[in-house]
Amino acid sequence: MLKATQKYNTIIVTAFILWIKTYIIYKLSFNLPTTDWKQELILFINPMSSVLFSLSLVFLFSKRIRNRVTLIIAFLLSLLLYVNTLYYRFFNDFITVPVLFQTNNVGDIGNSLLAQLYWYDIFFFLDLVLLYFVFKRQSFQPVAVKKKNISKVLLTALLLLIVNIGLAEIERPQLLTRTFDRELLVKNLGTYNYHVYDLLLQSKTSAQKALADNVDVIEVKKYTEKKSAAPNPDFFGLAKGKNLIVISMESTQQFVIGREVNGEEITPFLNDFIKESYYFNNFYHQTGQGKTSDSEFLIDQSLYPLPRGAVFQTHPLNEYYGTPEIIKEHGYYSAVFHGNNKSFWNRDIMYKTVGYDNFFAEQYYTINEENRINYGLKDVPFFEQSMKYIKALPQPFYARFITLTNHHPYKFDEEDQMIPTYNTDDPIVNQYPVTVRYTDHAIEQFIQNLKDEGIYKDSIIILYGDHYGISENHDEALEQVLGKEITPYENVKLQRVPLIIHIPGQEGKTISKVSAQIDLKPTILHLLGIKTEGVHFGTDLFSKEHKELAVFRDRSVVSNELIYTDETCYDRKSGKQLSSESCTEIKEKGLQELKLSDGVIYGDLLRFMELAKNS
Ligand code: GP9
Ligand code: MN
Repeated sequence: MLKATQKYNTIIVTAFILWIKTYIIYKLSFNLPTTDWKQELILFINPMSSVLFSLSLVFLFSKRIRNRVTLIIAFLLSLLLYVNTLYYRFFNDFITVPVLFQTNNVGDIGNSLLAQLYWYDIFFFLDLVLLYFVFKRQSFQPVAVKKKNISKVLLTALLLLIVNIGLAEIERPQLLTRTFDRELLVKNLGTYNYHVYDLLLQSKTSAQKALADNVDVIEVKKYTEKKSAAPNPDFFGLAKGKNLIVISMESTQQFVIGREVNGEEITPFLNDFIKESYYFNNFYHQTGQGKTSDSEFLIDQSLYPLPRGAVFQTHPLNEYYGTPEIIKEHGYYSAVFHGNNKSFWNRDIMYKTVGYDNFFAEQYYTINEENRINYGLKDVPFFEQSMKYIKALPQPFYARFITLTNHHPYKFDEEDQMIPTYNTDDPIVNQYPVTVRYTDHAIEQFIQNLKDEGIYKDSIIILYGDHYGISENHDEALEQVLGKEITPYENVKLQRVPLIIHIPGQEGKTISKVSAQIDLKPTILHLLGIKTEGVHFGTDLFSKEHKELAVFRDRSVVSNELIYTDETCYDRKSGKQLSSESCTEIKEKGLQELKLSDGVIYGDLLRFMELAKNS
């Protein structure tokens, strides 16, 4: 007698393979550390519910194509994992809905993404090819559409989801309100559920504007007015009527200042320029997913960027009251210069909203094979070609320059190499000083040109790093370079970027106060002799009342005495771990500021400012 052959249900086989694959990818692609077996268990089971929910869609299709649909669903889930992996390799973060709509940037990011592709990435999809052939065999049958089967799949998925969320809630109370911490969300809910949750958040923030009214802005105004610092009479108006030149130095971290590779300085020009400028060596970047554009937002608006996505992309039509608009009322002309396409980070739209008079982007420059690298025009020709436009600007002007060459993956042409590379196993870390050195040289030439044209003596020049250049993915190599272990405490300190303020006629001085990008707007306005009004979360760096507080988008906070990060409190200077209560005050202050600032953007609250003034 023939024994009936065992039948395998394709949906169960696929679910099992996707589940295990997802777990393996968690382990290999992302950094999701677990501290005990319970956390590991949550990580292990969390893909299962969403895999089953997704696969249950096959019940909607006829038996003939059910196996094909199963494979398509498996492919889409695998693609989601792969896209997340690529994004993570570059940004060390998970994708959010607003990020997906940043299509303007996709072309340029191509280069950086290409550097993230590896041959072994085919393993992300190899199982699907195997399944395709296996499903051709008689013994693999699509699941039958029966009430019993449907409820089995859906109930199992639901049960797994409840167990998952239950366990996660025990491990991490208030998980779902800690939306800023994407690593935690993915760790506890899984990548697929995380994306569903992110979609829900998106609809919530979209609704926030409709519900906002003028009362909401009063609380913000009260807070920022109380916080604001009176100008220091020695500095107020020191640069009145002078031109303002601001240079955003791409990916330039503070640790390169004064550092050498094989006895050669990485930033010889900046090291000298610092000696005749105010140099802030405890100045922190505060950017989030919007990277360079977030730093621009912080500097011009003195508001925090958003916890998800880039505010330039998500809220470009809000009401703002930033530096370009304010100084226009004082007779200034404003312009931004950047050797990349104008729509990257939605700049062309945002700059119009915030009141820039002109944006000199790609189309103003001659860019060819010889003078372009990575994202666009190299810094030396960028500054050279900008000179003719600067000379023609009506004075006084506010001109902001965004450098580009020192951008991940730190590519350079041989003829531009002025310093040896580092010698670790990590090409990103190795190449970094070479492109930093190149930008240093470009800035040196630019300053010389400004001197030759007689503009220098009538201008205050501010240079700052926009955000980190070496992400945590490269800690191992960076540890070798810095000669120390990168603990969470050290990681916070690595978020320092240089800030150099050069004022004609003033001597050089290093200032070690804790400061951050959010402080630049009031500092600049006071230097120009303009009283600050409206909403700004930062405080003037030269004021005697300057508040030493740097709040990061991941909710780390640095104060004069303390560093709070990763739910741990440290003494800022010694790095000694302190009781968590010691940080309660700065932690809460940080939370409060982020909440108020996010409310301003989500609710578009500055449109009520006039109303709020009269109330
Ligand atoms: C793109 C440049 C780089 O125009 O500003 O942006 P980033 O990737 O650093 O945000
Ligand atoms: Mn940048």
